[in-house]
Amino acid sequence: MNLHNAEFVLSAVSPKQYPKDNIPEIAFAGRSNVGKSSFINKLLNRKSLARTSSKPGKTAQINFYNVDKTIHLVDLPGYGYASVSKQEKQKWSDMIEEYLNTREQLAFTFLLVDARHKPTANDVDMARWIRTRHNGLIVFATKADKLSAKQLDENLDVIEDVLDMADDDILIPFSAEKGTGRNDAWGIINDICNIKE
Ligand SMILES: Nc1nc2c(ncn2[C@@H]2O[C@H](COP(=O)(O)OP(=O)(O)O)[C@@H](O)[C@H]2O)c(=O)[nH]1
Ligand SMILES: [Mg+2]
Repeated sequence: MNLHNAEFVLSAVSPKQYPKDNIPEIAFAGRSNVGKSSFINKLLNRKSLARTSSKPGKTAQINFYNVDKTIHLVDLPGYGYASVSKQEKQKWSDMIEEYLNTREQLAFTFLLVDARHKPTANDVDMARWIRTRHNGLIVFATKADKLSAKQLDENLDVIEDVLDMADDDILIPFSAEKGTGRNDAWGIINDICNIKE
């Protein structure tokens, strides 16, 4: 992949709308506003292919991005936004669960948590869903640029603890501002999808 051809494919709310292509998918799950869209943009070196927002709770769809016709990056709806109705929250979690449970092309789901905060109960639930679908857990701690090295180290310990991460699980600090973790992320994606670098 040379990342020269990254494009938005479609937004879906149900399986019949998912792209028909049979290429591996890497999905991104995390709280609303955690930095999923920024993560995707950073991976692709694009400023605003995936729409980012300082207002949380705006993306109630599954957004698919095609990279060099080789993989899809999948931006899942952000959970845990307080100001939406209970019904709306249920709709979103059903949407995520349906995708995780039914999508054959799904190669792996990365969990994004905010490096500054203790993972929420929703994050713990999400980690459990991911473990049900995949072997192991790969977590990126976003917005790492907002912390000192010492604070970051301390917080990574808390994240490992709260998410009950095993020795084989992976936790990587990420910054969409500075590019921290970007190479690691691509290494993992290429490995998972069997792509030669
Ligand atoms: N400083 C910093 N801000 C970030 C980072 N990632 C995301 N943000 C900001 O956090 C907000 C939410 O990001 P967004 O990607 O839209 O989150 P999403 O809701 O999970 O897709 C935006 O204002 C981003 O600019 C990061 O690594 N560092
Ligand atoms: Mg987003």
